[in-house]
Amino acid sequence: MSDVPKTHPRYLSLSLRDTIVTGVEQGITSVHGLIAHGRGEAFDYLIGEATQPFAIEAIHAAAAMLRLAEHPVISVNGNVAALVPEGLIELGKLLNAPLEVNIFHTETGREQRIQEYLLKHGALDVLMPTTDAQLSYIDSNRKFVHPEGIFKADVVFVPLEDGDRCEALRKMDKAVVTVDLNPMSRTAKQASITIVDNVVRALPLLCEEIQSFSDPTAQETLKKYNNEAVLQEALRHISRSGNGNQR
Ligand code: PTJ
Repeated sequence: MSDVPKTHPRYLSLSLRDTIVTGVEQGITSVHGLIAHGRGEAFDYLIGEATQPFAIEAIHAAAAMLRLAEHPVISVNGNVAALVPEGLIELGKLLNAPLEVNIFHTETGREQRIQEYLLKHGALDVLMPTTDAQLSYIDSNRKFVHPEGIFKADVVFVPLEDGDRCEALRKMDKAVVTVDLNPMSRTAKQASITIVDNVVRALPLLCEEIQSFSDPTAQETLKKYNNEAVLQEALRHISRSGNGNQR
């Protein structure tokens, strides 16, 4: 797949690029997804390419929220389908929650290809967007949802989102858990819980946390959780990171 040697100091980062490029070649990821990935890479570099304590705190709260949810749904776009198909499927199984394809950039057949890709990786059922149910407060393709999925959800897990739908979901009184490397993005600011980390690192940790979740005070954990403070901590970390600890 790649001609980057495993000994290259930036092998991991470069192999993720390969994964996203393959996603585009397979017609799963939008070509715009390459730009979104590049933006993510820049923020990942600044946070030190490692899961930081502010992300761990958000992951703990996210596990509580998803565990307590009555009807959680996992929203899948072209970037996460390429990067973490197994992680999304595992999360769905742990929560007994459906995956639902929901993409921003409309391209003929891409939604079906994402669905097939997830099924091929072991997903049991993947909901698709419909015209029967639509989100309010949003005009893009993201408004088309499934009546038994995002439309009905009380908590939506939406990694790598564009801000508009996050805002619409919040206005519709749904809680949103996101993963976004940019703590300044509209999504990061509007979500109920923002995990500022790379989705390839955060998703396995979230699955582990959900599996071993035994917080008898989950409601209290959630009440005490302050997303704004977590985002501020991420920003402080980034501003401290110019001190030579980057490669
Ligand atoms: O498949 P589609 O059509 O739904 O398109 C998906 C993308 C991601 C292209 C679309 O949602 C989009 O344009 O997103 P934005 O507005 O560019 O936002 C993506 C956010 O995800 C940015 O804040 C990036 O910093 C962040 N990001 C990129 N890669 C990662 C990431 N966050 C976590 N992990 C990553 N690997």
